[in-house]
Amino acid sequence: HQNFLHQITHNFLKQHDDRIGLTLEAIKDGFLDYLFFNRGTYPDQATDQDIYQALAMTIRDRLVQRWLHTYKKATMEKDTRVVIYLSAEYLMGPQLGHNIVNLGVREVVEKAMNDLGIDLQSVLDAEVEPGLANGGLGNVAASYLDGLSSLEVPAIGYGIRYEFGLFRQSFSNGWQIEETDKWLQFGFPWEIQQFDRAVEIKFGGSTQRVKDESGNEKVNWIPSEEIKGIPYDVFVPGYKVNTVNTLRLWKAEAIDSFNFQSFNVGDYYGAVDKKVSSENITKVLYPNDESIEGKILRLKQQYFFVSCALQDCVNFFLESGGNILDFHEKFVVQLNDTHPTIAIPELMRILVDEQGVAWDEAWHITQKTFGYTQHTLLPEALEKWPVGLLGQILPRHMEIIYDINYKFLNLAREHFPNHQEIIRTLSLIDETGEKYVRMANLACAGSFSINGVANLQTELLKSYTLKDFYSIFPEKFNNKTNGIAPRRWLMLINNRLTQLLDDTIGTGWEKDLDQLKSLEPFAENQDFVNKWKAVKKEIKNDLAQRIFEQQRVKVDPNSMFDILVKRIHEYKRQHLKVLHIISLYRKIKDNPNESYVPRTFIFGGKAAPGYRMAKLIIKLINSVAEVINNDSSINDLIKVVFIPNYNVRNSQWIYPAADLSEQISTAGKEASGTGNMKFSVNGALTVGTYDGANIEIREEVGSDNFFLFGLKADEVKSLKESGYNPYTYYQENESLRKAIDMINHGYFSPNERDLFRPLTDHLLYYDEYMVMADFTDYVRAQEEAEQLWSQSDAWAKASILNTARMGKFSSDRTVREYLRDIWKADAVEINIKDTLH
Ligand code: GLG
Repeated sequence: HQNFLHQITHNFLKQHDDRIGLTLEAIKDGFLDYLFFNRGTYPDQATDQDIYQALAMTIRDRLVQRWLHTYKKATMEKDTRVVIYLSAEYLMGPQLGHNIVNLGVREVVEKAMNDLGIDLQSVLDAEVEPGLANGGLGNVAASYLDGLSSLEVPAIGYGIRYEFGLFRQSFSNGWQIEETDKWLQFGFPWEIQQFDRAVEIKFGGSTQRVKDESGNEKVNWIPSEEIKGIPYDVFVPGYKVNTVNTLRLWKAEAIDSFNFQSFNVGDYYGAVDKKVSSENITKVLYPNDESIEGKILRLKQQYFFVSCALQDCVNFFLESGGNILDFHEKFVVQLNDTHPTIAIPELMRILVDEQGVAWDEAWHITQKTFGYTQHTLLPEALEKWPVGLLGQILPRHMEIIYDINYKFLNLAREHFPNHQEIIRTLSLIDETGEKYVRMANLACAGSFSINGVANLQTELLKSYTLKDFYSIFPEKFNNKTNGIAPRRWLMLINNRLTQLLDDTIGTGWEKDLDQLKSLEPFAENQDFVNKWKAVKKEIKNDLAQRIFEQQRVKVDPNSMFDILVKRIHEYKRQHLKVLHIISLYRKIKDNPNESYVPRTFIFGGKAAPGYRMAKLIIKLINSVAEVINNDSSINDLIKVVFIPNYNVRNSQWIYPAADLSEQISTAGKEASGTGNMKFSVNGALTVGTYDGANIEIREEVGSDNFFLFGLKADEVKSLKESGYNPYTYYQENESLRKAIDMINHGYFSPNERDLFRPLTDHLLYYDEYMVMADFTDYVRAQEEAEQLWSQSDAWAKASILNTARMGKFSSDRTVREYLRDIWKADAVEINIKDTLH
């Protein structure tokens, strides 16, 4: 009967090429069909949301069959190796445009919409993007899934279906206001709920040692709470291939029977209350970037999605006839930072307690399964959980962690006999005060590969952060410099440039970004240089228009667009940029008759809601903008704009429009950065420190096409060690002093003179991130940029060379390296003409 049904489906699909085909007529029909039967409306009466939803469903139809084939014929096959990516965050960005690009139907869809009198861009604008990430860490997760699909490698990303994503940011009187991001309120057309693959997750309670039938000791975990994880599959299509991988996001739901029975009959409110509290687990994304929040709910989130993921893998492996002892042959599981590290003891628990595998064998499998990516150099971002808390939520895991630690420290003592101090730093448990579990240590001990995300960071991990692990396991360490997906970050967001590239060097670069190299000779071709400038001008016009519509600020598209967008954080030094702007403003006011380069400074980025200094920096930027933009004496020479609610959607207008990209973190603090890559590939020149991937970008694009400034990581370190006194820079540099004085005298906060004192005091007397020390050299680099800007052809040439030489930073290159060195999984070509069974 089953085979019969499959045959019917197959025939149905064959006959309905119109339903799933990529022709103009098929897409138009599909769209009208959805508009009428699904949205209940006509084209002339449809709202933007109707049109978006109908087109989304039409495109989604084209993904289903590909996805099903990838899932059934590759992922679930017992002998193909599958890459499992575990990440608490995915920066997916708007899906419609991306999926259209990856299906290779942009022109057809544009035409289909045009024929119906609809502008495709306005349809794309109606999409609410999933807010499932804070920043860069989620971006690489999404980019690598895209890369895996494009390289036709079977993969599953696992994560959390946060009901409320990262907060929406607005400004009130210059201060950041956070609002709930209800990204799911109109529904999310790109997912399929999979009730039948739900799993159960336990929390709390206690453990019990019992004997099994054959008399062996075994541990039972008796939880105090159980909930259900429901998977929602999101399609991840590769570029112009049939592979559509799965991003499986989990939602927490109460197990009704469990709750209702444990409550008094008739206590309906109580039961519902319990339901609400268990569902809280996947309600909201923690808005912290680069700092940890030691909250119970966060730990529950981490365990929840990780346990769902591993149970899911074990289930479908066993269903397909796999042998549990081969788990690590079938799957390689990458931990995206430490957030999913509890997967290590969880896999041990599943193997030992549920599958009856002996400890040593289970540990062997576990260590062969996991790879760990480390994304940070900030000590405050290294996760640790109080032993008491972890033991209360996950009693069995705490025992397992202690057992792992016991064996691991024995091994460590062989390497470091009589080095009690080193053993203490290696221990999975921090015992210096209150006891904590160090998640990075657990990740290092339990995985076969440890990688940083840019050369400098990997070297710093080896020599400082994870130094002792490096001496025990040198073979585990490797570097994987980050990359970005060229489909999204060039093709999709920069259609104008894409056209020019296609016309000049042909297509093919989207899948092999190194081909952009063939653009280099055109940097000497005046005709091409003119075209390049014209395209840039149009893009800047678009952004200027959006800024005007949104904020009523007029910016000059001929001015230099100097852009700093990323999370607001002291180490990223938005305040260094502000000091530069103020000093320039001061200079213009003091010497109005000199000539200046007109500049537009554009900011974007969110501050963690509890991070007061970052929020004060936002207020300062907005206050400076208010004064400068309304000062008629400077003749509109400079403008300052802070674009609210920076997210993928807004960023799509920003990256392509940049002339100058600001990458100004304190050296040795930014692990890699990926915004730096997005700018440069779109032709921006960078003013940047010798930090993260900036170093490698500069190496590629050439030092002439990159404005380097500031202390290097080792200089930062030695200056700090020799006793850093920021106040001397204030005394010695007049323009810096004037800028700080203006802030302190209330020039930007006339009603509250001391408003910014916490910030300026910090800079003058503490300055952890060496803003003061780098100021002079930063201004020098800015002046260098202005000089080049004044020769517009030379600037355009440098801009062309930036794009031409960014091939290395395609995420396809990074994914290939992960595949070669860590994942060792092969491509599986998906043929959708095959039957499924
Ligand atoms: C981290 C780092 C970034 C890095 C990103 C992706 O701070 O420097 O580019 O991961 O590896 N928390 C982050 O965004």
